Amino acid sequence: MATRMKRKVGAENVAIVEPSERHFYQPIWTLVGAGAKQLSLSGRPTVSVIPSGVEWIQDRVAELNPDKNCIRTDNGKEISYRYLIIALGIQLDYEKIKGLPEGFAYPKIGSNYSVKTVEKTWKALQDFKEGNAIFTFPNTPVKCAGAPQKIMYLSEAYFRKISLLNIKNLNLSLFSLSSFKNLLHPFFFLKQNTLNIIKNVTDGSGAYFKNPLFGNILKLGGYEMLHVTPPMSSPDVLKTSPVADSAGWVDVDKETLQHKKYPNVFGIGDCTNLPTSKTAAAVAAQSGILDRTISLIMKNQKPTKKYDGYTSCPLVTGYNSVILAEFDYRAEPLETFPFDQSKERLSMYLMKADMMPFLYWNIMLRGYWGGPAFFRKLFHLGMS
Ligand code: UQ1
Repeated sequence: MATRMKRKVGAENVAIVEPSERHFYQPIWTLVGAGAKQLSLSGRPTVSVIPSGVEWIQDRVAELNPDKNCIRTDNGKEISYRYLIIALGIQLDYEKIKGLPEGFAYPKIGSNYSVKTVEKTWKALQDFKEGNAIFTFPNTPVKCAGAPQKIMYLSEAYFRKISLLNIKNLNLSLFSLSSFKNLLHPFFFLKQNTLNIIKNVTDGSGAYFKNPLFGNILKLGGYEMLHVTPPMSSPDVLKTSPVADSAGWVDVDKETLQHKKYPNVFGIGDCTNLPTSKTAAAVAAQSGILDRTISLIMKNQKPTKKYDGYTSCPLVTGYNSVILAEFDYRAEPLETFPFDQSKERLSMYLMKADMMPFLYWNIMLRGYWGGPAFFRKLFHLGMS
């Protein structure tokens, strides 16, 4: 968005507040956890992705004060603005699980959601001999809701590759704390014979698993591999801020991404209450819409372009197969390509594993990728 804003108002009028030293392309971590990609390829120095001429304020947002058009940072700096785009992402709450994050010192546990633990997933996969392999899913909103399934399918594919699937003592379980129904989307598919769904297991205390380290899982006979999808929530700085709705998410219009109460404030991505799945693909589509919205607001006109809720999940089902699920606010399929995307395909795996990282670093970060709507229309000859 910064690079898109630079084109409108000039680099000297744009600033990014971002504390991190490194910027990560997280969608590839699914493949890093399964040993199919290197972690080192997923990150670059933040300084290298800041558009030239744009000021980088390397600090954390500590307070939003939309009534005074300013924000305050951790270092006590006050920054005023004419327009504010909030893109704070989603917070990982590993510590809400009893036994974590200390439990990550234990070799059998990994999590593809953090740069610190994603390589542990691959280690656990390689060390696995027999027993239960458990994949958790929290009862909170999450980013990339497909990821907990993807690593389960990849684990199954890995075990098959090294001929572990023939052993008697193998049990792959998606250990869901939310109702199973919430996991289903139009493309959800399960390899029923090897996978097992355990649902609605809670310890009743408000913590996600029993002490020590997942007592409930131990009831199943323990685990030899555990992939954790942590509970997630809106970033703490938003939870109590005037821009948030009652659940803590930035309260934006679902079609224009303009804040419902503060017309010079906008939201994009995981930190918003847009009622769609939180994915990088959704952010891409939102960036094109938000660009148009802000252009018109700057000219004192009404926003016209409407976000349809486009989101997408390249559901990795093995080391050379992906089902490309794409849908909108109504959870209706919104497919880009003119072939049956509900089939597992090598071409879609290559799109996910090789084309998307290139597109992200070279096209999206330069402000030229607003999602696949143009290609969808082209492939469908203007029909949808
Ligand atoms: C996409 O735009 C995107 O954001 C950059 C992703 O994130 C990694 C995706 O996974 C996908 C599938 C899209 C949509 C793009 C096409 C070509 C369907």
